[in-house]
Amino acid sequence: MAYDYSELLQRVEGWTQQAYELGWISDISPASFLQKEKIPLFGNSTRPLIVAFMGGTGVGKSSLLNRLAGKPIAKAGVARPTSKEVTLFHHREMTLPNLPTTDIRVTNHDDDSQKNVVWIDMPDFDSTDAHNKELVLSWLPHIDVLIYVVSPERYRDEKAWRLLLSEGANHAWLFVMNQWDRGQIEQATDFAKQLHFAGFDAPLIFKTSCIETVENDEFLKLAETLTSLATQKTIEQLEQRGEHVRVQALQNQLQNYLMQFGNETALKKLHSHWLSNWKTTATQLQQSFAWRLQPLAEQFASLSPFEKSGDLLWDDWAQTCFDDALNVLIIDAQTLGLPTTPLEIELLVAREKAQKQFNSHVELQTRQALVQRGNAVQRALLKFVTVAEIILPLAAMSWVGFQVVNGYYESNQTHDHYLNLDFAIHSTLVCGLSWLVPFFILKKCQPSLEKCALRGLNKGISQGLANLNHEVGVAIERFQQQRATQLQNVNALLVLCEKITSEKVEFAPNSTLERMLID
Ligand SMILES: Nc1nc2c(ncn2[C@@H]2O[C@H](COP(=O)(O)OP(=O)(O)OP(=O)(O)O)[C@@H](O)[C@H]2O)c(=O)[nH]1
Ligand SMILES: [Mg+2]
Repeated sequence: MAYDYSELLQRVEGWTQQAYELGWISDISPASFLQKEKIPLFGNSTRPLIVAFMGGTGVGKSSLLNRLAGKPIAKAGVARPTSKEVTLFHHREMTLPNLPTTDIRVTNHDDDSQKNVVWIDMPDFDSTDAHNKELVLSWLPHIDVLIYVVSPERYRDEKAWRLLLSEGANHAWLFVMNQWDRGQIEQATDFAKQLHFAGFDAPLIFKTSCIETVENDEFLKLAETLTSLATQKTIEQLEQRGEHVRVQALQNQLQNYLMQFGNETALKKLHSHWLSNWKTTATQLQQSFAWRLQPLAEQFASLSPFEKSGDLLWDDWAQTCFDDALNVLIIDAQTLGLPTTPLEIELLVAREKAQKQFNSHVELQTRQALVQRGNAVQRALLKFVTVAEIILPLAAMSWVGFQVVNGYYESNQTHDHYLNLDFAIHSTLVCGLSWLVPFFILKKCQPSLEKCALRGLNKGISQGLANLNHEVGVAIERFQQQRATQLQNVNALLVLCEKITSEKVEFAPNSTLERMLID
C-alpha cells in the first residue's frame, strides 16, 4: 500500500482534534470513520475470516449457528428477542487475544476444515432492547462477511434493510432465507429483487431450514461457500477493500468539511457587509457621545481626575451597540455559509478590548490637545505673536532711542530745537502699541483649555472608532488566514486518501466474492 492507512487515521484524528478546538468543526466525534475503526481482534498479521449471522429477531440466526455446531451452543428460542449476547464458534487452536469480556460466549470445535473461519451469532438488530443494537454495532467493524438472515415472512424488515444500505460497502454479504420449510418460491424471488434494487446484481441467497429437512436445503452449500472463501488472499482482499471503503467515507467527510468552510466570495462579502454596517454603527456611536462632550471637556479643563473608566465616553450602551454590530457580522457569516465559531473566537479580542482601547485613544488625544493647544496654523501664529510681543516693543524702543540720540546730535550741529512734544507723544504711542497689539492678539487667539479638550475629545472619538474598525478588520483577516490553513490541511489529507484509493482492489468478474460486494 502506497500510504499507511493507520498513519492517515492518526493524521485525521490530529487534525479533527485541533479543528474542533478552534471551532472549525462542531463535533469532536464527527468522524464516523474513526469510530468505526477496528480494534483488531488478532495480534498477528494472518487471521481467519470473520463471518456473522445478522438479522431481525426470531429469523433463526442462533438456530443456524447451532446447526453448524451440531449442538445447542447459542440460545435459541421463542422469547423475543432471545439472544442478548454474542456467540463465537471457532477452532480450538485459534486465539483471539483482544476479545471483549462482557456479553460474549465462546465455543470451540476441532473441525480442521473450519480452521480459518470464526462464526459469530449476533443478537437481533431491530431489537426493542437498545443494548442488543449497540452490541451489534460495536461488532460490525470486525466482520468480513455478514450473513443477512431473513424469514419468508420477514424479509422486508425496515431497520435491518436500512443497515444493509448504510453498511453495504463495508462488508461482503451473503443472504439466507431461513425457515424455508414454510417459505414460498415467490418470497425468495421477491427478496432477490429487493437485493437487486439495493445494488447486488447477482446476490447469493441460500434457503435453509433448521427445524425439519426440506427439499433443496442449501445449508451445506452456505457453509462450503464460506469455508472456500477463508483463504489469506481473500481475507487480505476484503481487508484492503474495507480500508478503501472507509477511506472513501473519510474523503466524503473531508469534502463535507471543505463545503462547511465557505468560499472566497463569501469572505469578501463579509468584509464589505461589515464596512457598510460599521458606518451606521459609528455614526450612531458618534451621535450618542455628543451630549457628553461638553461636560467632559469642562472636567478635563478643570484638570480634575477621573475616578473610573466609565467616566470617559465608552459606557455600557456603547459596548452593547458595538456588540450588536459584531453579532450582525456573525449572523452575516452564517448567512453566507461561513463557519461562525472561529470568527466569534477572533472577534472576542476586539469585543473585550473595545472599552479600554477606545477610552485610551480619547484620553490620549485630549491630553495632547491640552498640551499643544490649537491647530498647527494657530500654534504657528501664536508663536509668531509671542516673539513679536518681545521684538516689537524692543524695536520700537530702539527706534525711539535712536531718534533721541540722533535728534540730540543734529540739534547740536544745527542749533535747532531739540525733540518736541509731538515726538514724545508719538514715540510713547509706538512703544505702547508695539507691545499692546501682540498682547491682545495673543490673548484673543489663545484657545481656552475647554475648547482644546473638546477638540481632543472629537479627535479621540474619530481615532477610537477607526481603531475599532481596524481591530474587526484584523479579526476578519485572521479568520481568513485560519480558513486558508484549514483548507490546506484538509486538502493535504485528501491527497493522502487519494494515494490509498488509487490502488484498486480487483475481483474476478462474476466470482463468488464479486457477487457478495456492492459499492
Ligand atoms: N419453522 C422453523 N422455525 C425455525 C427455524 N429456525 C429457527 N426456528 C425457530 O424460530 C425461533 C427463533 O429462532 P432463533 O434461532 O432463536 O432466532 P434468532 O434469530 O436467533 O432470534 P434472536 O436471538 O431473538 O435474534 C425458534 O423458536 C426456532 O425454533 C426454521 O428453519 N423453521
Ligand atoms: Mg439468537
